[in-house]
Amino acid sequence: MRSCHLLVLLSLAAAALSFPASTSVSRDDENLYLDRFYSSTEKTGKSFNKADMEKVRITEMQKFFKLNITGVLNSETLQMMKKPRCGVPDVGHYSVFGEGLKWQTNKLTYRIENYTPDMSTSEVDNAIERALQVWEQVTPLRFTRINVGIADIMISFGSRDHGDFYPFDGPDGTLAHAFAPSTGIGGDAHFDDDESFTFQSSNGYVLFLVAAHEFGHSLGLSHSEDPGALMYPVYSYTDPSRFVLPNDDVRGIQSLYGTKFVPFTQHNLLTIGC
Ligand SMILES: [Ca+2]
Ligand SMILES: [Ca+2]
Ligand SMILES: [Zn+2]
Ligand SMILES: [Zn+2]
Repeated sequence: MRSCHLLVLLSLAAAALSFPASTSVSRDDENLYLDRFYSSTEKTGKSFNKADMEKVRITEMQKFFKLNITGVLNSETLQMMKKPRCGVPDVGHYSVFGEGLKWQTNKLTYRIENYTPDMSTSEVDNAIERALQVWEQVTPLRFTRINVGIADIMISFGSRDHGDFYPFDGPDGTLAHAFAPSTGIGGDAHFDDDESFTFQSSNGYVLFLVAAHEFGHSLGLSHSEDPGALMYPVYSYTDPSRFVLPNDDVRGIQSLYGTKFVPFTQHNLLTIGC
């Protein structure tokens, strides 16, 4: 796991503007996908021509998703490109602060700036609170909600151009994105309101699952290649009432913040004594 940051992806902003909502993937869409999620090799490929560069990036993507490595856009790769996913890149030097970026305090604030019309406000509040608890339960991190002013983690719903350099793309495709720990936009999580979010249905995207993933980025985690991990970039439905944070994610977050602090109480002493 590596820390990531979206801020240096300014050059991708224009490309992201035209990412279409259709379920078919055209040649332009394929290049946009590679631009958005596999851009790291651009900086190192000084003598590569366009075709070589495409091959390198397709290979990187195939490696990440553990597909057959062919360097060409076969149907398996195209299928993967169509899956709904997080807007944060999978590989690349997207952190201006280097790896291991994390908050320097365990006490963080969050604020829900607006709501999606897809769910009741109490359902949104609950989904967000539980998504933060996923990380709180395995680390010393503590989240406090505020309703006015600037929180560390500002949470909002928006569609298309929503005030940063990373416009959303309409229904499906990118579901949300979040920024690595830092001041200002750092830590903030944005959800694409052209999606249909749901509390727990397998119809639509479960806000709790999308938010728990995004808050992983808000805390400094990058994408995992483990298909069973919460930090895998592609969305998959799990019954939220049965969700347990997978080991890969527990290891990742604890490598940044340590394990949960357990007070040394009389009960602990007795347990140890036994
Ligand atoms: Ca922030
Ligand atoms: Ca979308
Ligand atoms: Zn992500
Ligand atoms: Zn955004």
